Amino acid sequence: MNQQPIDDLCLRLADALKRDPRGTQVPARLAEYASEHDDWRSMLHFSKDSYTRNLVHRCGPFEMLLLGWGAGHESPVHDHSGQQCWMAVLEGELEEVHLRSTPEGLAEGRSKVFKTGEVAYIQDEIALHLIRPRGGQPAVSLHLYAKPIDTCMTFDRVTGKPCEVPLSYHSVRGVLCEDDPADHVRAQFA
Ligand code: 2CO
Ligand code: FE2
Repeated sequence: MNQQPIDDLCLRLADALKRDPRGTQVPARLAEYASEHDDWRSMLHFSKDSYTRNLVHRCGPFEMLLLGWGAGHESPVHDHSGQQCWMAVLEGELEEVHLRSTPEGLAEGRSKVFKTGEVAYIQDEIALHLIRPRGGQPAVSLHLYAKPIDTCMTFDRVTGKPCEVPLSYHSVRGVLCEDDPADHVRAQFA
């Protein structure tokens, strides 16, 4: 069976992260994939309710997800559980707002728009962030978390109050998770 480009990307990223856990090569690999391929479409689902987290690959060192953003959707303000996160825009435009938690609440930092093919990077020492699609259009992004994250902290926009939340998958390898996403992960990646 022919390897799909997105699976080939995962193999290359696993190799790159093994050689260099800081992931120096990761942005270039993601940008190259974003500009040349669209096999990701078969593993993407949208929801009218919120952005979706669609699992592509999960292994010890990392997980790769496709996020589907409908017009008007917005992530909560959140951290990344001490892990590294790269985000490549596959379609549309996404705005990333940096924030930090202060005793008085959340303080907004810089806001930046990422266009198709561009790659963002975040980890907790840089900032908290929120993500939302721009221009009243949907958007799609490809996320690499090294290592995988199963929970993160979200922060109330008004009070700044933190809350630990579980992160779940909307689908795994294109198959919708109607029950417990962990069962699908075990079935696909055991
Ligand atoms: N970190 C969020 C999530 O995994 C998406 S925002 O981009 O990092 O749901
Ligand atoms: Fe994030």
